[in-house]
Amino acid sequence: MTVGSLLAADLVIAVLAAAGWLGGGAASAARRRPLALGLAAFALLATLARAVTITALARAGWWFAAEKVLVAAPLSLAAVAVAGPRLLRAPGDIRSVAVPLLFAGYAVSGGLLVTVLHGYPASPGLGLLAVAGVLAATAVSWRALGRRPSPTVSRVALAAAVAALVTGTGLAATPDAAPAVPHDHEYRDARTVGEPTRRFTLTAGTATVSVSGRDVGAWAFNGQVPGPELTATVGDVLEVTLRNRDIGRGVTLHWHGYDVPNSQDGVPGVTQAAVLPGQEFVYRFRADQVGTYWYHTHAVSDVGVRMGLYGVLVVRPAPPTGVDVTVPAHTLANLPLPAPRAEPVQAGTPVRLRLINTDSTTHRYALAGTPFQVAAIDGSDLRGPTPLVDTAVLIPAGGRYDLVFTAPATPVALFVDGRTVWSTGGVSAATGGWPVLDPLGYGVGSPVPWSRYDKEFTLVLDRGLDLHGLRPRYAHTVNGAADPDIPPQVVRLGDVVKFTIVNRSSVVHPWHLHGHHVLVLSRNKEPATGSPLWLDSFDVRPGDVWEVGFRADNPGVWANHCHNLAHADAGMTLHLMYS
Ligand SMILES: [Cu+2]
Repeated sequence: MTVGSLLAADLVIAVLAAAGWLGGGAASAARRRPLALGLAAFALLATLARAVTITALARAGWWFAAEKVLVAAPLSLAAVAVAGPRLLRAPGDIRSVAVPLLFAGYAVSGGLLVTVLHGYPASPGLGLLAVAGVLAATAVSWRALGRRPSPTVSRVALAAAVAALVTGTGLAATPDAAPAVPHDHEYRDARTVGEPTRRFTLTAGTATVSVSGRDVGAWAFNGQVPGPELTATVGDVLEVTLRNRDIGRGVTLHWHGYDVPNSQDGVPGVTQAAVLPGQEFVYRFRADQVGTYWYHTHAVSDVGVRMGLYGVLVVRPAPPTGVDVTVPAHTLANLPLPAPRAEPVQAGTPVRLRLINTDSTTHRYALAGTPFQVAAIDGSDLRGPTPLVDTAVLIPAGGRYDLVFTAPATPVALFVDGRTVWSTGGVSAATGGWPVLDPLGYGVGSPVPWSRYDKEFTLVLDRGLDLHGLRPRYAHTVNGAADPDIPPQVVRLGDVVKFTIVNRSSVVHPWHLHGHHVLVLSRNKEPATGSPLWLDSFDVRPGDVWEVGFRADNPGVWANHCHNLAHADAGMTLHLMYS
């Protein structure tokens, strides 16, 4: 069983246990004896079963189980201790066990709420708050059933609530909250990059574009989605003028995967101000990295990118020989882009397909009709890639894979999620059942260049209640906090840094650090054995633990966030900062 399914199973069992106890309590209050006993017996079994799931989760990693061990397990034990013996005595008046059964229901629910509303890290304040809630609900039920609650219960509930308030629960703002990230609204050309050799102008504006024969409203660069393809040869100096015609919420250009100087990174409120209608901003950087990249707005990025403010950036070592095609996959107004493209290619021609996932969720790609190699991932060439046949690749949000092959005499087709997007002729292939490539074991390995780390950070990804802002929200959190309250990760120039990224939630989080490529060290305790993987976007699935390392060699303040941009906007953004 994967840790992701264990997390899901534990949640389901906890919900069933809580429902069983509460239902049993209600049934006994209504003097429905068989129903009450049946539900309570079921709840007892479910509560005991959590011992198995919680233990397994704790063994997988403390991050997955902390609040379950410290809060849910003691509350569950109390539930069993209070309700269990009373049930076994098989009371003559079933109504006499209503309060103990309801107490058990509140206790199990309390543990469940701590997991669902806060998760990791567990805090004493939250535990106390849960205890106070459980006892208060019990006292209220006691009274509702026409009895006088024990004064001890009310006193302990009050004491726990006061202690929780004094300790702090982490749900609301505290005076020692994270230091603010310095905002730098001033354009500064940190490095002299020389005279531009490639100049582009991108004008952002609302537009109507045609997708699969339908007119849809979009936000577009130069009236097209995707925006113009920017190409350069390594060593070129790019100068890109961004103009905003009428995007009211502002635009910027972020060079996804391109490790530009910080001032060119295009993050509004961090490296520049958003470019408002009528304004412009000039980006200038040297094309030092070869490979497949993309650009997109980082202002209200979830909406902006989804609406079409993105395009391709390709830097080649030399003018291309053979066929060199970019395939950015995107969903615009629920319609898939690009339109299918058929291109006859002469047998023997080298072909490079540059696959780019510009959506917020993973896409599955399958190349049928030819053996191929994955030559590069996220712009970095792989070491010793071997030929693959009938194998699919999963590309995370923001990620890129370059597939290469020599055109055979027979047709070849590329599928994205089962839909043909590029082909040299008709191919009918059922690619849905193909195995998926695991890049961590692909190609030829080489030793990790560092043996020790100057800084180590752990990011535990989850969901939680965020009461810090004006409006409460169910945020996507990192270490129990949501943007802008996640403490920045502070490093010094030259530090070797290790991130451990843990996903406790039930959804995939495609992780993306700006300004740096990270080397994958391990996933779920298994070291990466294939070609060194220098990534800027990687899917951390539910229950996954990734370890990645990098050298802090690009000073500035860098966004470090989930590239499911809806998650990023809902709190899952923090910053890497050089001291
Ligand atoms: Cu996410």
